[in-house]
Amino acid sequence: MTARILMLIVTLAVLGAASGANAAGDLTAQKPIVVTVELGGAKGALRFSPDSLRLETGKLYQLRLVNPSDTAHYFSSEKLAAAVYTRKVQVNGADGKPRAEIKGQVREIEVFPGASAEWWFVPVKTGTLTDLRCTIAGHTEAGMVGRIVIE
Ligand SMILES: [Cu+2]
Repeated sequence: MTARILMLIVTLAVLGAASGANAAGDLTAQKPIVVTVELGGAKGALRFSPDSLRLETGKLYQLRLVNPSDTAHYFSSEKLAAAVYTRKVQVNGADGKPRAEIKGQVREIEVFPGASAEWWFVPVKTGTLTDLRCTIAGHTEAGMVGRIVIE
């Protein structure tokens, strides 16, 4: 009798621990960590600034892609796209206010001169990604490349 009650208490304690006490909940509903990357410089430099990003799995990021230059640029990384869960992409007007939200998988974002976009995602896979580049002809060759480390 006593052993049965003890077993019941142990079982309930195990079930209690397994029923979500340690779960992180909805990872896309966290307060985002804002990371800003400039695509091209105001003086025409063909660079990402910064060109090296360090991210952590399980955290929500608001990756702000800002283009202060006078030509369009791409932020393209198939490996990043495969390593994150995308919550949305938000397109902003020249005044910085949201104009559109896009839901679903994203691989590449083109940002026009003076505009910005935000890629909201949660990294789900670790790795060192070296395929970040701008896919406009000549820009990768000129050094518009970057590296993303997900820990
Ligand atoms: Cu470019």
